[in-house]
Amino acid sequence: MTTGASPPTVRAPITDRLLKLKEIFTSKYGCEPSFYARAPGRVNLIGEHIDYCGYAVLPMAIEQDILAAVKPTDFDVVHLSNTNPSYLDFSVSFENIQIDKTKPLWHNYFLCGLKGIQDHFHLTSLTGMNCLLDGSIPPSSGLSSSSALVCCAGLVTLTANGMTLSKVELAETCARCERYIGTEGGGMDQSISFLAEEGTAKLIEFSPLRATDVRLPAGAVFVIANSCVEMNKAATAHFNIRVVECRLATKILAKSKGLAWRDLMKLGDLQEKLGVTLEDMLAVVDEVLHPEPYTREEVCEFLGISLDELRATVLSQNTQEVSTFKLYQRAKHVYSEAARVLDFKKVCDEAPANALQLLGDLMNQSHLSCKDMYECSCPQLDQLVDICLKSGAVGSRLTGAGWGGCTVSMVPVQKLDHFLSSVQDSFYNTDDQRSLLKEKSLFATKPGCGAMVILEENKM
Ligand code: ADP
Ligand code: NG1
Repeated sequence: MTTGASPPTVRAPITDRLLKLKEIFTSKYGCEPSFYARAPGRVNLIGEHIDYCGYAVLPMAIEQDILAAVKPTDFDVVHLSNTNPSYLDFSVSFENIQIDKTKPLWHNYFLCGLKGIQDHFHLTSLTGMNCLLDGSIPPSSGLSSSSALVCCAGLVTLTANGMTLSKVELAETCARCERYIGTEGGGMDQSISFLAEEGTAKLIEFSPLRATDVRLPAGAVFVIANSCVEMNKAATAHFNIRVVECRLATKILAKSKGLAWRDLMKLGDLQEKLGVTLEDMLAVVDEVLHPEPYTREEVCEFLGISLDELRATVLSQNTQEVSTFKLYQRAKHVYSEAARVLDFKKVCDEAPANALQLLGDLMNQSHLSCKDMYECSCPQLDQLVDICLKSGAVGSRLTGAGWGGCTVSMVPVQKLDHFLSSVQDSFYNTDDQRSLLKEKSLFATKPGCGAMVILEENKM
């Protein structure tokens, strides 16, 4: 179980990466950084698109992260720069913080974390700082580069201002403030970024937020493969359309069951109100919802509300003009995926002789449900999942939001070498673009540690 501890501050010898960051920082700002902070990305093993419905998910942190070098200053300005020249320098004074939802440029994610801390403590001003960031998570690929950036910014701001929060408070604050960019996500990414511990995946449950260790089977390795299709959540409406479809399904199911539906926003809260099992909820979906898409007019008529009320209370800013919603398929995915997460955890806990096969089956079912019911896959991801399974994985699925990004595959240890070379040959070497990216696109991973502040050893 999670404790109320804060992210650790570790004194560490300077690594090659820190040294390089320090050198760039020093030449850019004319002073040395006084501390560093890092927040990891994550791979979600199972439980896709259900965190914002209130259901538990099962991710682990990866080694790839966002790392910041920081020096607080006496000025009222934050200067941001990045080791990647495609992320341009940005400076802002505190009276002028605005987060542009229409153009999710990188500094906006940093400002989300900064503003999250400011809002949490109701601060009118913050200390100025110089920051240099370096990221190793492939962006827009379902490994949570955006949340790692928001979490790193939150931790940097907290530390520079001499304040403390527990990991749980930081995770909740960063989950809330990442929504300033416009995506109405759940809290999975920020939670695992702060609550991760080396060597263990976590079952993350919400309301209240808590993380429980999940011991992964010893005989398997989890391998990430990038489809090389990028999908930025905040720049498109795909993600928020799914969020509002789940809200609408909640309300229609609730009203048809005679519940006070106006306050209900999540499929998970509806299940709790009805006091029934996930299996029962799947039957309720079959009984109440139709597979044909619902029009806005049909939804409004069923709920007895105007289009204006629908827009104001359910739709997000970027889904105001969406005219049809698939409610049956989305609710089916959510309730079945929530059950698969619990089954996955149970198999890990009980470790039966056929654990790998059982876990692989659950991952495969999850991918099919994401593809057919939630429609958040894409042809390249489906092709990659197919190749991973043919190359020896016992389970393979898209991970993260989807519509591009990465797959995660569970591969028996003894098949790992063959798996890696077969996926290289069948997916990466067949395409010039992918072939260029292959070094960073296919890699085995294991559960990494959570966010931390780093102080240079031997420096006062
Ligand atoms: P993900 O699935 O990785 O969270 P998103 O599309 O939600 O992807 O967010 C990706 C955005 O995060 C990028 O477009 C960029 O603005 C920001 N980002 C990711 N990595 C970095 C980095 N190393 N430095 C600066 N910004 C980054
Ligand atoms: P990524 O993969 O980082 O885009 C998004 C959401 C998660 C979760 C997954 C789908 C954010 C910040 N992240 O993750 O909360 O809903 O999609 O399972 O919105």
